[in-house]
Formats: sequence, C-alpha cells, structure tokens
Amino acid sequence: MSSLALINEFLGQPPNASSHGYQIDHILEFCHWFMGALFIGWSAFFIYVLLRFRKCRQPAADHTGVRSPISTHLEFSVVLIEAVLLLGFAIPLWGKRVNQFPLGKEALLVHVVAQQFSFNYHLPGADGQFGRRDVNFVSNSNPLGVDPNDPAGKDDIVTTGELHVPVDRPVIAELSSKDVIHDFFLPDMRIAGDAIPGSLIPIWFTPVKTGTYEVVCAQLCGLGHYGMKGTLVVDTPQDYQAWLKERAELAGGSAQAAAPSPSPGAPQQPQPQNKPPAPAASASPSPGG
Ligand SMILES: [Cu+2]
Repeated sequence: MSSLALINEFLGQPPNASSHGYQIDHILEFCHWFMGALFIGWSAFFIYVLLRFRKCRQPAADHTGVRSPISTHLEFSVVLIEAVLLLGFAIPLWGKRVNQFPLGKEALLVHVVAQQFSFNYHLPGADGQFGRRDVNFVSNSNPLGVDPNDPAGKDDIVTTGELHVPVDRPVIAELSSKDVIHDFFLPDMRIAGDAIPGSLIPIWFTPVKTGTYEVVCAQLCGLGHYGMKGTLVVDTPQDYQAWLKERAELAGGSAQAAAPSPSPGAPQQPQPQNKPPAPAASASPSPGG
C-alpha cells in the first residue's frame, strides 16, 4: 500500500500531518493510478486504431462501425468507478469537513484575516473572548483594527505571518479578507478555504505531528501573490503555552504604545482604492456549535 502511495510523493505532495489527511491521500492515490491506467488504455487504443484503420489497410469506409458491445461496457465501467469515487468517497469526506465541526472548548478557534499579501491571525487571549474589530482602528500597529476600548480585546493576540497551534487539538480557522479573495491553504494539513471579503468561512483540521509547515495563498490575488506565504508551527502543548505567553507579553507592551484611538483623519495602512467594508465583527457563534 505504501509503495502505491509513492505516486502522491512523486507528484509533489508533502507528507500528511493532519488526522483526516490520509483519507484525502487515499482518494488522490486512487485517482492518480486510475487516471494513469486510463491514459495508458486510451492511448494504446488510439494508436491501435490509427494503425489498424490506416488507408492502405482499410481502403473502403465501414459505415456500420463497431459491432461488439465491449466499448460500451468499458465506457460504462469508467463512469461507474468515477461515480463511486465521487458519491461514495469524495462528497461524504467533504460533507464531514463542512458539517461536522468540533464542538465548544474542545477546539481552538482562530480568526484568519487575509490581506494583500499576508495572513493575519487573531486569537482571543487568556479570557477566551475575541475583542471587537472595526476598520476605523486599522493602523500599521493594529492591522486588524482591534478596538482598544473593548475590554475583551485587551489580551487578544494578533500576529502576522506565523501561527502556532498545539498538536492533537482540533483547530477551527475562521477565514475572512480585508481586500480581495485569497485562499488559506495548508498543504501538509490537507485543508484549504477561500478568504472572501464580507464572509466568514470556517475550516477545521487536527494537526497530528509537531513541526513547521507552509501556509500559502491558493488564489491569484494580485502582483504579490507569489510571495503570500506564511508558517504554521505545530507545537507540543507546553511549547504552545510558552508561545502564547510570549505573544501576550509582546501584545501587552505594544498595546500601551498603540492605545489612543485614531482620529478619523489619522494615517492608515495603505489600502486598495475599492476598500471593502470592515470584516464582520468577531461576535459570530462558533461554527457547528
Ligand atoms: Cu492571496
């Protein structure tokens, strides 16, 4: 089985690091072998037909054509296998991803806000409450516009580029965007979701291996798209707590410097001309809860 799985590796798939990833790998594996068999089968048939029915071998056209039912049976088998793949495996797996979210405190909820050309992460801090976000508070030091006057936001953690999560705990990433459509893609976690301005789109996965993984944007989102990469670090629970503590200390230090609320004419981070409305406030219910 593992030698059959080499086809994924051969085609550039990084090793799986999430609890559901092996199911996706099995489907990919099967599809790749199946497509390979079809490619060889159809190509061989095509070459055979070119030779067998060349003009000197078959000077007069046969208007009846094929009499044997074998080609119909072959076509039907291919359709049947593809239907089983789609209806029996792919759609149920997708359904599980989008309908069966982990409940309540079991999961770690992170708000992922994409922008040209980076991913920002908003974590609720020690109180477990996300602070309100408002586009009027957006500045270079406050990329997500967390309201400095909201007590729930005082201990919030906002990071750009690098996100840490603990191993073996489900992570729900709620995706949104500040400008255009991006796609938050974690190849090693076998999960991706579009980040769309004005929408909150949750995705979830459970990392099962500690390590440092790549985060990429999978929607062509502008000139800097090629560089829209980030890092996901899967920590042991102890390392994760240490990271949270470190981020909280950093946030505490910078919050004091950035506390005054901006006046309406205050300079803001450069934004595209067609600036969309603020990302929805973070008071949304936990998905699936
Ligand atoms: Cu992007």
